[in-house]
Amino acid sequence: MLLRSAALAFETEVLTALDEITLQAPFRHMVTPGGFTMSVAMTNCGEAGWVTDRTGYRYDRNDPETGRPWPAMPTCFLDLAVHCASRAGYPAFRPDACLINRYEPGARLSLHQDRDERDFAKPIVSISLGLPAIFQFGGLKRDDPVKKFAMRHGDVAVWGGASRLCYHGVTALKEGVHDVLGRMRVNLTFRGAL
Ligand code: MD3
Ligand code: FE
Repeated sequence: MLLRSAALAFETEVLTALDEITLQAPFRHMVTPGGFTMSVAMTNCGEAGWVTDRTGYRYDRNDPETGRPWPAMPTCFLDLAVHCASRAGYPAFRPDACLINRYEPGARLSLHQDRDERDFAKPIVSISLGLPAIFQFGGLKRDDPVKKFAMRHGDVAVWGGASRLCYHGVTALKEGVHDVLGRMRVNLTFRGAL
């Protein structure tokens, strides 16, 4: 379910909380098991964070850069995710992890499934901030046809049920400057990981 502009009511609080998180756990370009450095820079907050390195993908309770727990999930993040999940028909959803992706022009995320979480019955809530992006949404097989959606500042998508394991990705971010975030896009994905 696509909830256009649903995050705008939380904008100021969420951007302030994001700055605090990235002071504790700065954005970094992680390396895939295949040895490629991701063009998207990532960090996390919550009880666990998604990480990749040469050994594989996993959720880790600690930031591998510091060995310390990830910053706690701010109340405004939780409120936003719970509010949007509820509107989409998941009133009991309580995320324990939030992966934060930062795209600069040219950065992209190739088609993949999110399958490192324990319980696929829980949805994923995705918040888009900053520059617009084209989101690709496919099927259960990598070569199924994809639909494209423009995701703009404040848009929210909730993925659950049959769509939870669908392939998805983000095409290379177009050059631009956003009024609030400047030359970047930030995506928050709230997950039940543990
Ligand atoms: C569809 N992030 O972090 S969020 C990711 O915009 C990721 O940064 C993208 O894919 C981004 O894993 C897209 C939207 C999203 C997240 C999970 C999904 C779409 C999904 C799970 C199933 C189907
Ligand atoms: Fe994903």
